[in-house]
Amino acid sequence: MKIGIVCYPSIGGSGIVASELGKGLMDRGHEIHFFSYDLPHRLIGDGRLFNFHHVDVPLYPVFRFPPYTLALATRLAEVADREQLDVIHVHYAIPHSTSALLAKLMVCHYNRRDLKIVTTLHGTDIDLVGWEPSYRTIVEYSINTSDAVTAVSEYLKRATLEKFRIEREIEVIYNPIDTHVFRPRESAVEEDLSKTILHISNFRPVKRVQDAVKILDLVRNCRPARLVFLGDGPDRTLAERTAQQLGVQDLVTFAGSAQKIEEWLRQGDLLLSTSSMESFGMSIAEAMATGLPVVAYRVGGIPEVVEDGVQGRLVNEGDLCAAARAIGAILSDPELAGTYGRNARARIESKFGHAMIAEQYEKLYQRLFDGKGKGRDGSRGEGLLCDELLKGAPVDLTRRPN
Ligand code: GMT
Repeated sequence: MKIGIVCYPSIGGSGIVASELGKGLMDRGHEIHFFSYDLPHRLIGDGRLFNFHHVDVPLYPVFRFPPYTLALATRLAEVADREQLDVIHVHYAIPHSTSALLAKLMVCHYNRRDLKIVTTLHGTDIDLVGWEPSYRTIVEYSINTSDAVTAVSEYLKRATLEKFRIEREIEVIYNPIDTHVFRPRESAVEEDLSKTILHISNFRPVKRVQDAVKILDLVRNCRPARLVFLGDGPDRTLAERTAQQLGVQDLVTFAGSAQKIEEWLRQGDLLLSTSSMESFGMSIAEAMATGLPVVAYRVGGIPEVVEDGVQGRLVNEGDLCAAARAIGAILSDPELAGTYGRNARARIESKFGHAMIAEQYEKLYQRLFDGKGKGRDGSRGEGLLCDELLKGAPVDLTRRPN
């Protein structure tokens, strides 16, 4: 198939998922076209043969806000037409699903061809940004007019159905992890008394990075440990300040946005997540593939990735003492740490391997064409034909149920 993939290029979960999925689909023989305003960072240096379509947003003095949504829609329609793309798969609803819908309408209007749109919901596009009153109605509409919609966890599916008036089925497909790149270290490293706790994030408030520093402060009272932050973002200064206030600055390293995150993971002893929300938790899953035990807050979709007491420990959000106790117990018991680490690797291999996830998406795309799915008309597959886009059930757009 010829598949267009739209994502944000920055270091963030949804861009990583889109890139990893694209690679998995290429390995299965599909022709992949990526669209973004920059080359997604996980594609930099990849040896596979993919097409990248840069979305150019010309600046003009009247634009206080350059219309990226329109530039993307135009690029999608033109490339879809020229390359005869079958499917456009957008990652993160805002504004990608709206741009894809506009592209579908253009292709339909000019060429009477049905371009299929798949939207994957990632988290903040639903429960944070997408829920802003300025965006809700268009996000809802773009989801309802996609040919297929997926969510990255059962939690996110439920949250979407609770918040929005959804007319389409939402299928849960978990995120793909490249288990060849993210693999355990081959040789045992020299036993170091001081253990390394890793924390990976974009330092946004939802990641509660200051909690990680406070947890390290509690852990080091009982055993030697250091904390390495990977990533960068707005709350980095808050984490630095907290480390200074607690006098642990020498035990905290800020490694920035490391390109080769897998190499850092292989040097760590445990992955700590202090997010108050994760619809999935991509960095947690990548650490698990590397064979690291995990300690995380029990929020969002994290319990679908990490099973408490099997691959690590889940504690209540903000319970710093419980998190420190769990870390202390794991780091002081090599046998327990080894068991959690092996279980973690096995869970990722059996549930989230990227070839397996690419196959699930492949089947979903196929269903849009071959009529074997649960579409309205079995003879032509799922999804909306272009004429049907205009027929919706009446809804009062000025009123919301909640
Ligand atoms: O929240 C982020 O840090 C970035 C965001 C994104 O879209 O790039 O991550 C969301 O999507 C990831 C991939 O599906 C998930 O692993 C993250 O859990 C999710 N973030 C939140 O739900 C807060």
